[in-house]
Amino acid sequence: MAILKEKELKEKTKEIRRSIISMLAKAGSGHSAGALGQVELYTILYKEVLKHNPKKPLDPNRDFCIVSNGHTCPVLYATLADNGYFPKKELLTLRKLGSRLQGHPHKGLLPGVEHSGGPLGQGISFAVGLAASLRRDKKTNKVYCFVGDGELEEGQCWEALLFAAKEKLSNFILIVDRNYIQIDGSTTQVLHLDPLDKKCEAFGFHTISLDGNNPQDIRKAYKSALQEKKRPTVLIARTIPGKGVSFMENKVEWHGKAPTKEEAEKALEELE
Ligand SMILES: Cc1ncc(C[n+]2csc(CCOP(=O)(O)OP(=O)(O)O)c2C)c(N)n1
Ligand SMILES: [Mg+2]
Repeated sequence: MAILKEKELKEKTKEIRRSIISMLAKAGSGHSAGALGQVELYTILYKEVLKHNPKKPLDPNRDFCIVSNGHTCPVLYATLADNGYFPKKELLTLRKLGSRLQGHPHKGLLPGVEHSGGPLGQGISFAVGLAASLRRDKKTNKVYCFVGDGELEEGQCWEALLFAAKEKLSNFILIVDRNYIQIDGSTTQVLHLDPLDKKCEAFGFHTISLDGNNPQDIRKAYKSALQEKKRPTVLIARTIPGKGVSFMENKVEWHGKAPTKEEAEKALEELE
């Protein structure tokens, strides 16, 4: 897959962020901060790394992207639409009754959605199971899984990590959205995870810490994950929640809030 030029990537990430703002504003509810923070990680994954075919979403040779932090699905939806999985105008049906774009991803409704997410901690277990079954079938598909840092407080996540390391699932690549916020405060105050890198290393993971909004860092990290042949990889991606919108950045209150019409207009101006 081709590497996007710097300017092209910048434009693309702005466009995806504009879609996220517009869909959330139209829905009148949803999760803004985490979705906006992960845009570079998703854009580079889908444009440059993931083996996928929007015209054949169930291609048996595809790589899988599992969104365990399902509440941040506006970034998944905007990315899927941008890649041609469904028409972009459908993004504005987010969270409407009967829409294929539910507030948490629903597998089987929308092409490109590989897992029904929402209950935190489950997606990561599903992803590890999927990686294990692909390994047993001697398949080379990769499984990428996004997980939130607040989500990592769920004990179930660590059971999944133990199993992935024990099975040496080098086809499993976990991406931690390390944005230091969760529903009710900063992760540091609620239940801190640090030193997260040392914990992941001790669990047997190839561990990479990176700036999750920096394209060069992201590309290097994905490349290193693909070169690792013995262990699962975790990318601890430091992201800025609400990235791109000045009044949302690093503000816990935007974890689960959608912009009003006026706020959306302001945000869209900043993302021009
Ligand atoms: C099992 C479970 N418990 C609680 C929730 C409610 N919930 C949704 S998002 C969230 C916070 C998760 O924090 P994080 O993963 O860091 O997401 P971020 O705030 O960064 O988007 C919580 C507690 C849930 N979806 N599932
Ligand atoms: Mg978080």
